[in-house]
Amino acid sequence: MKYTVYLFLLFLLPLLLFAEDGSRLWLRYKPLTGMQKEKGNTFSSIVKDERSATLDIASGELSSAWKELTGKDISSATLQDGSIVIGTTKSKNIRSLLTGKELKDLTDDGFIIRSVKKGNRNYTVITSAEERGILYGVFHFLRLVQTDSFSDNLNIVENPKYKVRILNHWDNLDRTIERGYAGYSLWKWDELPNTLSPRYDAYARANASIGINATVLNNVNATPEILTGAYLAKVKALADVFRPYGLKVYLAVNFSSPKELGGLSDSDPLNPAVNKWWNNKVKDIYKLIPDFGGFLVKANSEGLPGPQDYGRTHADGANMLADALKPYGGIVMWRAFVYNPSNEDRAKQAYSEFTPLDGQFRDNVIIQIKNGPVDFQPREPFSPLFGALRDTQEMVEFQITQEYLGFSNHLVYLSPMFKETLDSDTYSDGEGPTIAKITDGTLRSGKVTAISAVANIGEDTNWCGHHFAQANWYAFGRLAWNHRLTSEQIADEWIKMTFSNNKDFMNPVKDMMLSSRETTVDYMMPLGLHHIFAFGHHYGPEPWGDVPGARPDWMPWYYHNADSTGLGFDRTMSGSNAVSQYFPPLNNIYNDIALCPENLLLWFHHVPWDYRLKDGKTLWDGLCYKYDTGVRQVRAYQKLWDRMEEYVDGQRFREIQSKLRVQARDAVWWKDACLLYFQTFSKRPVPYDIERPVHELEDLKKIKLEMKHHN
Ligand code: BDP
Repeated sequence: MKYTVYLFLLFLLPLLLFAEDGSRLWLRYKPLTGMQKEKGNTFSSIVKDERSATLDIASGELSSAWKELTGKDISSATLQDGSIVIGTTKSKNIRSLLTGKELKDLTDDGFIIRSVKKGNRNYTVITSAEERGILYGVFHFLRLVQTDSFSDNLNIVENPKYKVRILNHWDNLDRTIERGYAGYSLWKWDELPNTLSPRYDAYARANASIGINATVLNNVNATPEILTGAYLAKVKALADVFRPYGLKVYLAVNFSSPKELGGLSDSDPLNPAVNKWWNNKVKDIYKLIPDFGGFLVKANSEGLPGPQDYGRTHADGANMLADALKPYGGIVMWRAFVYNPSNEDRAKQAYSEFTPLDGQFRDNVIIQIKNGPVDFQPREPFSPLFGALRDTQEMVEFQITQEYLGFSNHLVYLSPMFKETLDSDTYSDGEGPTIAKITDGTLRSGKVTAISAVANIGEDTNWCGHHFAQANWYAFGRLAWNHRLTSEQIADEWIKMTFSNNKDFMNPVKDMMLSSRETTVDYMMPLGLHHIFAFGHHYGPEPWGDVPGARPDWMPWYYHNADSTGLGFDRTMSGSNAVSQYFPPLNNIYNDIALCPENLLLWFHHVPWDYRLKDGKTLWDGLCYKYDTGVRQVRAYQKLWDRMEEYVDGQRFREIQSKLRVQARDAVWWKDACLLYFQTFSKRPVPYDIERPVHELEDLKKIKLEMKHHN
């Protein structure tokens, strides 16, 4: 027995410790070499004259990173040539090194990193008005080192674009995760509050490293149970771990909680007893968690309860909760993801419901709107609610977890997709009001600015299921901090930190990442097609899907409308008129088949099979070539990745290689399924230079994956 333990320690432990299993995310501090190492060696100590848990984390991160980077111990706190001086703008050291005027440039969690010369000594100063800003500054500084871009002449001022940069976990209390593809939930509810997994710290640290300062712990399809005393004690335990990392906890709440938990006769927002119940509940929460962030609410959506159950409006519901949270500085993120089985086009419903309520929400309510009008499809136009709500605060909800993008099997870098939304011009006030500018407070003077995304994080060793899916968590954080960064800059940073600085690796891998979203659109739903997924789990193709008795707006035919004349959803003025929800000139552009961007063609138009696309191909041929391009691109990624073997550790190389094989098989599955099915309507041949289908339609129709989920 002893001998085995000895053997384990001798051989296996070192292997486990240094295994490249992806658990370290982008926080790797590879030893510096050459010039970089020389530069690294000029740093000598870490100095702080304030005490706090956050500052300890910041200095701890710096000193352990420096050991790994240079082998040098810089933990001594003596002020000397080469010191890194960290502190808030109130710190004496900082005040002696920077002028008050310089410090005025900072807002919120922003930070300054500056090389300062005093006498014959050089210092590097990292400061912020908020403690967590120091942490962001430290991680930024380390990022510069990791990406080969640091110097002893730094002069950086960074302020975040959004105040609240928040992850939404769709984690259930039984630890399953709705639309989660990286294992069970990180939150071990049964062990909390007494046992704290080391991953809670690791999670908070990773978020701090990219500036994420908020997290909703539980699923928007919330159960009242989360608000029981027992669960709140568990939530408090997590909040206590996260606090020094600057990460605030929020909860998704079920609108019926007063009735379900409190035993009240209803949960009507205008019932004083209901108000009182919420006021007391909020008071209890703040007693446990003084910096609690607030509530996220999905109400009257997909069967969940809400104010409309009592004939009240979304504003009535949101305001009641907002009033309860107001004394403590909490906010309500009220979701606009609402639609009912009705005759109105699903894509129009959120706008129809929320625009009449504009101006009626409290100043601590912000409406959380999915990027597109339907539901996180591979490509949607932006939601027309952005810009349309003029006197109501609005925030974007993205989805990092790849519910509609191949789960954690497909390599899809989402930054280009996030940016497509943020950079969209809504034309709400003439030209220029992009969604970024509307939501970040540049154009609208809201008190709260926020941006959110549904997390892709689970218990898997590599956190996200696919090593490349880590890049999407990273990209969301970076864009929430600064939406002006390009997808290329973000990919560049991430690749260097996660894998390698070598140009022969970086450049091809970056190209692959940058094209991957478009590739996925091509093999899944090109030209504006949407929601032709398999019922329930949304993994594979099921354009033929038709579940008897199910809601039409959960059926693929509702969206693709394939028939003998053509394909696509007519949302023009003569169709559902969804185009009218956009400001001019967009309404006219989308309405006119000749002007409509081709990547949204079938979103807005029912297009004849022989319609000529811009390159002269017919719609049918064009569709075939798009699917084919998607497949060929994935094959190209496989070839590219295989050539990268020498730059990557064995484990990650093989795991990614194997995921790419799945992606290639799935791409062919998508292509064959969609083309063979749509061909039954188009009655046209697949162009002869395209690889022939390798499946039979009837066989594909039989595929039923065992994954449980509604709609
Ligand atoms: C859809 C998901 C569903 C979510 C819903 C939501 O399929 O699981 O509950 O969105 O965002 O995308 O509320």
